[in-house]
Amino acid sequence: MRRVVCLLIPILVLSVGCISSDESKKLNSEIKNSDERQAINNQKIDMVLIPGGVLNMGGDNEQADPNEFPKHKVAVNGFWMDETEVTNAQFSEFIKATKYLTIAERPIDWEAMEKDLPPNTPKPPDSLLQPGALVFRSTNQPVPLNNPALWWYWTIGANWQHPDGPDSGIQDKMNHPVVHIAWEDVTAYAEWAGKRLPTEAEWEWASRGGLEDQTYPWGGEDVNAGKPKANFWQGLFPFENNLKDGHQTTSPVKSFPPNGYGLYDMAGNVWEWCYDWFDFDYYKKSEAVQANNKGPTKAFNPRMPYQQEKIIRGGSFLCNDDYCSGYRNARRMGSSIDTGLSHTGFRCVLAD
Ligand SMILES: [Ca+2]
Ligand SMILES: [Ca+2]
Repeated sequence: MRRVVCLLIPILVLSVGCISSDESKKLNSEIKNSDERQAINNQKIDMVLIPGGVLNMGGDNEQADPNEFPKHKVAVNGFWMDETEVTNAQFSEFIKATKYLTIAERPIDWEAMEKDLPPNTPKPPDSLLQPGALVFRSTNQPVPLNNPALWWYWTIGANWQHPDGPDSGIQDKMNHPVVHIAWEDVTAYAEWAGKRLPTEAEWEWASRGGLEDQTYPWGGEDVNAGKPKANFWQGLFPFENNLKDGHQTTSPVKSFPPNGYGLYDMAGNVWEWCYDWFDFDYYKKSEAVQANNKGPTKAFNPRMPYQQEKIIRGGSFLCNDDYCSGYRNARRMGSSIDTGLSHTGFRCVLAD
């Protein structure tokens, strides 16, 4: 046996040595391609293939905001999409590999922040200008819904590892969506993962799950009817949450049934960052109907004129019909690109 092996070794060496340089290049290229194929296949673990098609984009019912009209058609190529929101476990892998520091963990640059605020906004005391994020707190009585400052609290020490403030942790939330991540943070994650953020049109196309002109990812049944279909707010926001769905804040991903494409939590749990700038009037513009468009070239929101906002989609554990109805397929909101919030996360896509 040993002798056979000894005899074979020189033959193998000779054989390899006899491959022409063209053949060698071909072999190397096949190995490389096979490595690349394997890498791409690994990326697609936990992703689902969304077929291409023509999306009828925009509001479906009387809850729609004026910025959801006019409804218009957009062709979208097929793509792969993460089947769930990116979890704390997944985000931890990114941080472990890159030592990346999220915006909520970095010292605050007042000069940069000032540009997103109305002119002559006074500088807050240095004791407040410390790394942190906005954390949701329930109110202790019913309040008017036009003043988010009543339920969002600037919380020093809140970040993705401490979602409710410095004394909180994520040890028991590793399968929950990561939160308190700004747009720059999620694009850094996407680049590391070899993926990208979905465009707004891709997100809505995926959310509809193969159904046409339906209000929700699951179809037309009212969000409040039957068994809970998503993690949202039941009761009087932001005062009373009767927890019919079992979750006060984020829930583990896959806690509710997927849509027709196999995507979980497209409605509710956390809002999801998209690639596009938020332009309130974008649907009225001719470029909105271009196939595979990547949205406007800059942000425009008459309600928040000084903020640079990107699109967020899908609503969160804070949405109900009285407040934002964010769980509707067509609901669009803007969020300041440099702000981390308790209710905003993301998922990635990959070209087919
Ligand atoms: Ca809930
Ligand atoms: Ca979601």
